[in-house]
This record gives sequence, C-alpha cells and structure tokens, in this order.
Amino acid sequence: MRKIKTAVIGAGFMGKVHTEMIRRLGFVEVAGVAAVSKEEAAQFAKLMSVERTTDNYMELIADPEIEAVHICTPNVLHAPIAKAAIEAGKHVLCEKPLAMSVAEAQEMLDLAQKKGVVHCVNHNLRYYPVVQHIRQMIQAGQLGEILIVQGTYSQDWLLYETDYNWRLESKENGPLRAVADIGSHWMDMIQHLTGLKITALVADLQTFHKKRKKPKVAIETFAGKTLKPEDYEEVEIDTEDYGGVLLRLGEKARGAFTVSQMSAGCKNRFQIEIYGTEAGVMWNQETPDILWIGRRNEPNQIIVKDPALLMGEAATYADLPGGHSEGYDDTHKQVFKRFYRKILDPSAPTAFPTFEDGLWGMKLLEKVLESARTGSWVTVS
Ligand code: SOE
Repeated sequence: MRKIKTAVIGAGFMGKVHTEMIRRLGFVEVAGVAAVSKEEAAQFAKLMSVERTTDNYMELIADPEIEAVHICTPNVLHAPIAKAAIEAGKHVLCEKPLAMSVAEAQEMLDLAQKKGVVHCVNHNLRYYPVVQHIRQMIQAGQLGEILIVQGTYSQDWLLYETDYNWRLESKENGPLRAVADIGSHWMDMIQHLTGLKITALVADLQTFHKKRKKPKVAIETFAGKTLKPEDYEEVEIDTEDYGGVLLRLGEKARGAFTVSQMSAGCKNRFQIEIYGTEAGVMWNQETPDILWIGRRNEPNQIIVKDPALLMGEAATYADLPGGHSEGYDDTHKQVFKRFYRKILDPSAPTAFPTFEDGLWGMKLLEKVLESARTGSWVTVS
C-alpha cells in the first residue's frame, strides 16, 4: 500500500490529537505541521518529533507531495485554509463546526465538489463502537418508532471567570460558542443514529460571565489553571456559556438537550438517550464502552463493548477485544482510517461525515441563534 503524505494545520489541543492518530494508521505520514508562530512550531516539533514544522501553512499547501490537510485551527480560519487547500487539489479533513456561517460552509462544499476532493468534517464522536451498535439497533427496528431524543453535552473547563480560550472570542469562534463547539456534536449524533432530521427548534441561551479575565499570554483548550491575578485583563463576553434547545424531528419525534461549559464536575459529559416504541438506549461518553438498553416488559440490559457482541458494521469500529477500552483518541482514528481509505480507493464507501453534514450543522446553528434572538420556534428547511 502506498504511503500518503499529509499536513496538520493547527498545533493546539486538536493538532496534537490529529498528529498522533494519523500516525497510528501506519499508511499515512505527517509530512508537516503548521503552527500560529515560529515558537509554537518549534515547541510542537520537539514535543511531537515532527521533522517539518512552519508558521506559514501556505508552504504546506503549496507542497505537491502533500495530498491532504487536516484543519485544526480556530473556526475563523477553517474556510480560508480549506479553500486554499482545495484549490491546490488537496483532500481536506476539517474540525467542527465546519465554518463561521452557512455561506462559508456552502462555499467550502461547492468548491470541494467542483474539484472532486475527498472532504470530511470531524464529528468523530459518532464512532465509539457501542454508539455504532445503537445505530445498528435502530436500523434493525429494535427500538421501534423513535419518539423521544434527549440529553446533554456538559463540561466545566470554562466555569471560572479566569478560564479563557480563543473559543470565547466571537471573532475567532463565531457568534455561538457552547452550542457550536459541543451542541454541534450532540445534534449531529442524534440525527446520525436515528436517521431523523431536526425540523424545528426553540433555543434559550445564557452567558453567566458577561466579563471574563483574559490571560495576557495565550493558553490552550483545557489548559488554563496556573496563572496569577496580574496575568489577566478584563474583557466583555458575547457568546453563551449555556444553551437549552427543544427539538422537533419531523411530525412525531420530539427532543431536548442542554449544553454547558460551566457545569462543575462534568469533564466531558456527552449523554444521549433515545426512546422508541419498543425500547430505549442511553450512552454517556464518560463511560464510553457501556450501553444501557431499557425495555418495558423485560429486564433492562447493560452491554459492555465487545466486537463479538456488536451488531453488523458496529463491530468494525472496535479494533480491540472486549474488556479493552476504546475511547476519544480511537474515534479519531476510525474517522481518519475511512477518510484515507477513500483517498486511496475512490470506490470505497463514504463512511465518515462530509462537508454536507457540516453545512447542515451550520444551518442548525444559525437557527439556534435566530431562535434565541427572537425568542420563538423556528423551522429548519
Ligand atoms: C472542547 O469543548 C472540546 O475539545 C471540543 O471542541 C471537542 O469537539 C469535544 O469533543 C471535546 O471538547
């Protein structure tokens, strides 16, 4: 099998995760990493043993040997980098949310289709093995008709007014924060599993810290716990810490979810519950190998991830035997494996989320914002 050369653009939390998980594939080489500054590029080179790092991503995009790029930058750079890369004929795997607006996401999709490159938006959380088991159960009719979807995506890394990150700045992040960062995963997951589309919603947003203390030095996602009072300046915050959303999914199914980056003790609590006419399921990312199945007239069940027990396709998302945990890192590996398989063999299935999913996600985010501003139900078409 030939080895594909790829570039990672962005050297923060996600840049590291992508670099490590690409390397685990074996048939893809990280041929270069672009960082925001020469210092960050040098640090990344040392930490991750990457030979080629740069503070100029266009250098990597201009390299004819590099076939694909991973975009792991703040959201504001997704569209400009993706468009430059696609113009240069590269395949693109972009972090979520896909863009800053529906218009940008539409341009990215149109260009990718015109140039015929493989495109992916990284909704990696779909690919926990037992989550794929839920999808198989639903497709086999084991839940019956889907009636209710509910849950949360709650974190606590922005609880204090001294917690700070680029996501708090709407110029870098876009106008929605918690709903865009983690609500985008929740909505994508529910639709991916049930096959239903969100058709209407009403949203309530809250910013608990209207002002935050911004560190005078840049800090990475999940890393801001070590500064002193004099290291901060006060800034106004115009994005939400919390969101609550009621959903309609077609004529019958209904749902609700909350997102929060200020729920003490919730490190990365992504919980989904899906209830149908025959059975219900519940899954929480903090215990990713465990799936609860509920039934009205039979004892409830707990399934522990084991490829020998997972239905159909779901078993292909478990690379380790039962009792050997597979977690967050592994979900990225599953997306990347399928993305690069498609690059090697265009007839391979598109078994990963594409810019079309990313565009749909952006439409939902714009509707959340519209609903929160108008205080009313909005339909999604
Ligand atoms: C930060 O909220 C973050 O890293 C998200 O950006 C990821 O998508 C999520 O999986 C974990 O939390």
